[in-house]
Parts: sequence; C-alpha cells; structure tokens
Amino acid sequence: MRLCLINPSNPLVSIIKVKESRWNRYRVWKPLSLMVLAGLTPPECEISIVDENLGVPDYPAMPRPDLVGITAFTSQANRAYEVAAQFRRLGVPVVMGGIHATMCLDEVMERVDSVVTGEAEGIWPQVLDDARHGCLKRRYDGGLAEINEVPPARHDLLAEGYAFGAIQTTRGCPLNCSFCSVTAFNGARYRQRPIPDVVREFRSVREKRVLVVDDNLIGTRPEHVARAKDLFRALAQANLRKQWVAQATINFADDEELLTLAARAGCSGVFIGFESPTTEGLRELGKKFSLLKARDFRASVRRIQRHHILVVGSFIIGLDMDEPGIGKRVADVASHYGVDHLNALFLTPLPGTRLWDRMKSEGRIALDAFPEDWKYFTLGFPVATYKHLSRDGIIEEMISCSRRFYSMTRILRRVCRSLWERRRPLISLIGNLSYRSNIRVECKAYADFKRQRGHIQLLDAQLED
Ligand code: B12
Ligand code: SF4
Repeated sequence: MRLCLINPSNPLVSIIKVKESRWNRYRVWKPLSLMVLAGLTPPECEISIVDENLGVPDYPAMPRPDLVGITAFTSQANRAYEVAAQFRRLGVPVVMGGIHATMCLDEVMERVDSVVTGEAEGIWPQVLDDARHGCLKRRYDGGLAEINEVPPARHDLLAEGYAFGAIQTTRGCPLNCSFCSVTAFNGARYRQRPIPDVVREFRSVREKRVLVVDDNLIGTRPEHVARAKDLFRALAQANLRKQWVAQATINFADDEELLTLAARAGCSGVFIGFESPTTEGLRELGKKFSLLKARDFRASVRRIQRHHILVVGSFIIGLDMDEPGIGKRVADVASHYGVDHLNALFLTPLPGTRLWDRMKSEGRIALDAFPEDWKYFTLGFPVATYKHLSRDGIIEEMISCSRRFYSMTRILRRVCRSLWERRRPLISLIGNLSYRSNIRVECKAYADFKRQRGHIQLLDAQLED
C-alpha cells in the first residue's frame, strides 16, 4: 500500500523558498504529526511525506498513492481542502486528521472521505486496515492516546530542508487559557512519555538543533517539575550534543536546579507566553499561572538568561481591555522584562476554545466566510471585532509594537547586553535583524489583507443594495 501524508501550506505564512537562502531553513518547522503517523504505520506500507512549506509538488505527476492523509491546523484548512479535492478527483481516498478536523468535524466531513478526530495512536492501524480493504469509515475517533504507547516518530523521513528536528515529550495542559486549544484537544491531564523512550527518540533525531514541541515542558505541579529534572538529567547523561528550544511557563525561572539541569541537557532557548502587560489582561485570558505570587517578570527572565538560555516572549494584542497605545506598551514592557525576542500576536478566536465560544456568542468573529477565511487564522491578522480598536487601529498597534521593540537603538542595546553577559551576541544580532526585516513583510501582508477585505466588504455592500 502506498501512503502519502501531506502538510498543506498556507501561502500567507509559508516559506517555500527554502533553497534560496540558508536562513529560511530556520523558519520552517517539521510537521511532527505526520512523522508520528508514519511511525504508527506498518513497515509494509510505502510512505512519503510532503511538506508543502518546502514546495508544492505536481501531485498528478507523482506515483498514484492508495491513500492520502492530510493534517491541518485551522490556518491550513483551506489549502487542505484544495489538496483533498485534487486527490479525490484522481479517485484516491483522502483521510484528514489533526486539530482542525477535530474542532470543525462537520466542515471537514463534507470535503474528505474520512475524518480522524483526536490523537491518532489508538486508531490509525485500524484506519489503514479499513483503507486496505476498501471499507474506510466516514469517521474515527482516536480520543486521547496512552502516552506510554506513543511510538517514536520517523525522523529518517523529511531528512532535508530544516534547521531543527522536532520531538514531543508530554501532552495536555490543565490550565485551559481562554484562547488556547491545547486543553480542548489534548486534555487537561498532563501526560508524560517515559524518559527512556524520549532519550532513545532524541538520539534518532538527525538535526543538531531540536524543537521540543511540548506546550509546557515543565508542567504545573511539583511532580511534573521533578520529572522534567529527571528528563534533563537523562538527556545530559546521554551526551547527545544537541541544542534544543522549548515552551514553558514563566515558572521555569523559579527553580535554580531546574535551570542548571536544562542548560546542561542542551536547552538554548525558551518560548514564554507573557500574553499581556497587565494583571487584568492575564485575568481576561484566564492565564492563572502568571498571576501567582505577584511575580517580578524582569528578575525571572534574568534568572533564565543567566543560564545562557534565550528568552522569546509572546504577547497578545486585542484583549477587551486593550486600548489605543497598547502596541507601544507591549514593546516597552517586553523591553523592560529584558526578553531577547518579542512575538506579538493578534487575539484570535480559534475553534474549540473558550474565546471562540464567547466571541461567537457576541457576534464578534469578523472574518467568517469559512472555509476561505481560515487562512487568516494565523494569529497574524485581526480576524475578530475588538472592543476598543478598529481593524485599522489594531494593525497600527501591531506595527508600532514591532517597530518600537525592533528599533535599531533597542536592538543594539540588547546585543550589547548579551555581549556583556557573554550570551551568544551573534545569535541575538541575527535574530533581532531577522525579526526587524520581517516588519516590512508584515506591513505588505497587512496592506494586501486590507485591500482584499475592503474589496470583499464593498462587494457585500453592493449585494445588499
Ligand atoms: C509545533 C507547533 C507549531 C509549529 C508547527 C510545526 C508543524 N508544521 O507541525 C509552528 C511553530 C510552525 C507552529 C505554527 C503555528 N501554530 Co502551532 N503548534 C505547535 C504545537 C506546540 C505542537 C504541534 C505538534 O507537533 N504536536 C505533536 C503531534 C504529534 O501532535 P498533533 O499535531 O496533534 O498530531 C496528532 C493528532 O492531531 C493526529 N493527527 C494530526 N494530523 C493528522 C493527520 C491524519 C491523517 C490523522 C489520521 C491524524 C492526525 O495524530 C497525531 C498523533 O496523535 C501545537 C500545540 C499542540 N499541543 O498540538 C501548536 C498549535 C497546533 N499551533 C497553533 C497555532 C494557532 C499556530 C499558528 C496558527 C500561530 C502561531 N503563530 O503559533 C501557526 C500556524 C502556521 C501555519 N502554517 O499556518 C494552535 C492551533 C489551533 C488550531 N485550531 O489550529 C495550537 C494547537 C496551539 C494552541 N495554543 O492552540 N505551530
Ligand atoms: S496557553 Fe499554555 S498554559 Fe495556557 S492552556 Fe495553552 S498550553 Fe496551557
């Protein structure tokens, strides 16, 4: 049986010119879901993985697969349906799974032959068996996987084109922040893979740099932190000579031993969701953890950086309490915290989240011509109606935030600081300049977006006349 697994691109965010510049390899990330699916697939199947972010192949010219499996985040759904339609026209059955298929089941069912909701580990062998016998069901539900039974991903596939490998060590999050899909999809129970499995799989990752995709590598409870420490000890002992980056809550900073062990195990960077510069904002987002202990964020960031771990801070703009000036405020607060890079995102109601339910009930999902409009759900466009900010207004806030944080003066200040503290000044410089050069790309994307949406609004008005 010939199986083709596809990660569809979203032209609004995809870097498909990976071969044109070496640096673009740092901006594409491996579709781990498909590598895990490949790991669940029996060896007699011939598997190919297509990541459209590396380029879109001529599908009809490819050897005809017996089954196509497509993954999609919400932002990729639109393109996923185009790819599905192409294969279905060729008579190839298409199965779709992943977060969007789970959250928007009815929409997806209309466009593919079979849908797999939830995690695939418990159900994928049956899907393949049914496909082999020509009796695919319309729907399968994998629910939540037994974490001990998650097999190693196939790191031998998709061997080229990426600077980072990818691995997952835990699933689930009890915190259920209002804007995030993780608790709804992976459950509130924090599930940890056995450490020896993780170390073995880490060894099989080919790249020297690795993205640990866990939503919160250190968890929320003392026993989670203890497990993280054990994992770091095991990784250090295995002496893998890999550098990795991960996501964690700011609590990462609270435990010196944890930081020492993480650095020793190869941790070189951490993404932290600060989300809002104010306590009211954190409350609005349900980000309970960051509210605890009247934390000094600046001191926390410093503690992490002292271990030569880079801190990327993420903030959301567009909360109900955000007013004109929020862009500047976020840039100043991020500079005050001392983060090495800032990622500012538009508040985006993703299907399946508490935020989606609220905004939908308030009639505030502004871009709702689905499935076409899903392509704007990248957190890089204003897709909702914001309380105190117009669509143009929030775009201006976003631009002013980036321009302020990535002004040459502030970049130089950050680079000098990392030079002084001997914390990889060159990486700091390259990273900052890359974010800065992105501002131009983003401004162009906003201009196209406004043109496109303005055009659509005009058409709507004409139709109403
Ligand atoms: C790594 C990651 C990324 C990487 C993506 C790498 C890649 N190409 O896959 C990067 C950094 C590029 C990224 C980008 C974005 N991401 Co992201 N990302 C994640 C993260 C942290 C882990 C994903 C992962 O690898 N999981 C491990 C694999 C094994 O699990 P899985 O993907 O769920 O796959 C399992 C099942 O879903 C199922 N399955 C999946 N696909 C298929 C297909 C078939 C056929 C079948 C049968 C089963 C199946 O089987 C797998 C095994 O059980 C998730 C959070 C999460 N916990 O999932 C967020 C998440 C997926 N991202 C999210 C978002 C919003 C984004 C962005 C839109 C915005 C942003 N800036 O973050 C962009 C979108 C980019 C785009 N192309 O459009 C949201 C998506 C919500 C939604 N409804 O779409 C999530 C859930 C985080 C959140 N806070 O809500 N992301
Ligand atoms: S944002 Fe982070 S802490 Fe909040 S629910 Fe999602 S994964 Fe958990």
